[in-house]
Amino acid sequence: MISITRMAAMGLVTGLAILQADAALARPVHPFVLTSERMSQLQQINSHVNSTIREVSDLEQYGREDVWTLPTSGKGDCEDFALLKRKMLVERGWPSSALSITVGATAQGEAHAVLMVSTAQGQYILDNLTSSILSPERTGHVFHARQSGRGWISASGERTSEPVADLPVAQIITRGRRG
Ligand SMILES: [Ca+2]
Repeated sequence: MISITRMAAMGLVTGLAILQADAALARPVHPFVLTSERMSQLQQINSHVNSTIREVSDLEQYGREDVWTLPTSGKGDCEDFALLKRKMLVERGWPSSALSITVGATAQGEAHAVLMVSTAQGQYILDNLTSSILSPERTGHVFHARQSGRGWISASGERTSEPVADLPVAQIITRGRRG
């Protein structure tokens, strides 16, 4: 899962109010029409990745936290599931602008990452914790920030240039914590 260190590096822990996903967080730039065929693709890819990738922590697999990468070993954690789902959807013709890695916390307070799909019909979450495609509100999670290009945009509109993936954790730590 995404670690508190990573969240801190993104400016998302200290002093940031927990906000439910809302239009400001999730508004699509170019609304993408969600047909029944595309909804089926979301369901198939979410279920396929959830059932074929084994969930293990980055600490167990790599000996360190926060390795954001495609789960090519067949194992990964929440953000790695989301990265693979995004890749598979892009390969099937989905615009990357509609597919954002989104970070927040579960109802139990665990840091979590999912793939948010922004469409003309609203936002949907592809989550390694469920095979159901749910609206953000129905997941029970709170969302703090979503991917915006190579960086992040928080629920309050702040932007950071923290890369979304493939950044060694040591580089994050040396940037220091906010607050
Ligand atoms: Ca990972």
